[in-house]
Amino acid sequence: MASVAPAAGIPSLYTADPPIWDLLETPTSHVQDNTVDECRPFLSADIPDVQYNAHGVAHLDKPKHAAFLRKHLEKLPGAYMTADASRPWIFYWCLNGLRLLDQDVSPFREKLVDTARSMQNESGGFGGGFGQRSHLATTYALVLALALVGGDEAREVIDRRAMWKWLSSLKQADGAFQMSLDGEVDVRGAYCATVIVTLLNLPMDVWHESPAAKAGLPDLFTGLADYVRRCQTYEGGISGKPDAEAHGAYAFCALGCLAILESPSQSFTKHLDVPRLMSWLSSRQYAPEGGFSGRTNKLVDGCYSHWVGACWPLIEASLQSIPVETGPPESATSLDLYDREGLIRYILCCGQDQSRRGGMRDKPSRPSDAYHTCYVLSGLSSAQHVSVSTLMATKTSSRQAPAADIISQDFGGDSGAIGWEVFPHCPEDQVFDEQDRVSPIDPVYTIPIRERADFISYFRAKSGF
Ligand code: FPP
Ligand code: K
Repeated sequence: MASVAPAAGIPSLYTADPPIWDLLETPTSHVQDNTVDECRPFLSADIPDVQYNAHGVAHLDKPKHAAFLRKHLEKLPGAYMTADASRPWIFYWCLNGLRLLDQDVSPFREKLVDTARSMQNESGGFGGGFGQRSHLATTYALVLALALVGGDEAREVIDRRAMWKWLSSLKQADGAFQMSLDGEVDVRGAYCATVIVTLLNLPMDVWHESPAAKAGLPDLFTGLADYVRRCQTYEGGISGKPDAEAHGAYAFCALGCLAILESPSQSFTKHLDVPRLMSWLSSRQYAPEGGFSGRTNKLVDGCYSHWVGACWPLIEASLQSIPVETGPPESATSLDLYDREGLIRYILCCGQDQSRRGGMRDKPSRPSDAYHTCYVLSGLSSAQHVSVSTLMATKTSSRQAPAADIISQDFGGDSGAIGWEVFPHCPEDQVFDEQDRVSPIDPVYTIPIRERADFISYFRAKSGF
């Protein structure tokens, strides 16, 4: 590999050869070396026509990325036909990205409401399109998209009673969730279900006619934490299902689920080997690239800025316990468990398509798309902010409480205090300019804090369906 002299203001960690370099040559090591070579000029502020700041970090081209996302909310060309079952995802990726860029998305409300109605099934949940069977992933994405456009009309699209019956039917005897009726069971289901149940303030009890009720499961969250525990692997990371390979996207789903079930300071230590998990998560960040990989011996990819990046505020919350009496804090300090500077450099220097096309990407050799634009911007948000779990201040363990009370007790009150307080992270050696900061995101619900709070308050004010 050729070494490039670091430009002024750029630490050599982000431009020199890797500090740790495995000398065994394999096809895997070759693609890794090629990736370093591919990223190096971008990290060295060496790309013509790109505007860099004094730290050698590219500016975030907010207007261009917003235009890229808006385009994906219009009629898409024929090549997108294979993504037909993922339309709710496209809505979520684009709307979330636009909100992170502080764009008004309410003009999309009416069209989204119409489209969402056509995707909802009477038997509960949302499919990928009209006539498609309900799936937990598309339901999760569509519920978040409705939260993003906001407004009562969008909220009232959701048939909560049918949703609750359907979720009950997906509940397995071991506590886990199927992604669809007769579909696969994995940790995405655990995460999507806990998000949907708590966002929509659904009853905890399982519908009496569901197989889970017949198997004697008292509530929708029974056995979930234990299922997640079984997904932690020998590496310390978390896999999609027990006895599979640890992967960053599943690690996020696992931690997000546990963080909803109970405050991270309780649930993580109870159900996971946290030091091993931290060791595996730390191994996801590479130098010189600065970005994260999803699994051992694989390459950095901008989307893991979210999947792995959002694990860090949850881990931080599990290590910092705020006394219940203190109430929501006014500021927060980061434990700095990963290298925020490295991630921000990767995102802004390697993750942006700087051509007229715009959008964010996996790595410089990959084309930008809506998925990466959403998750790279989400990762940027968590790298630019510090989160504090307010559950720690408002929530005590209440697994024994009667089902109906779990929601009002754990997630109750009108303060919108569920979840997270998020503060700007402003270190002395901040490498990005203020103009390049994006909106604060909720590290568990993966939508901006305000939209999450508004959506939850609306459903908490309802009693019954
Ligand atoms: C590997 O892809 C990717 C996976 C095994 C997991 C994909 C899962 C998600 C993106 C998240 C799902 C989350 C929800 C909330 C439904 P790869 O082999 O192409 O990539 P890699 O080489 O980086 O591992
Ligand atoms: K990949």
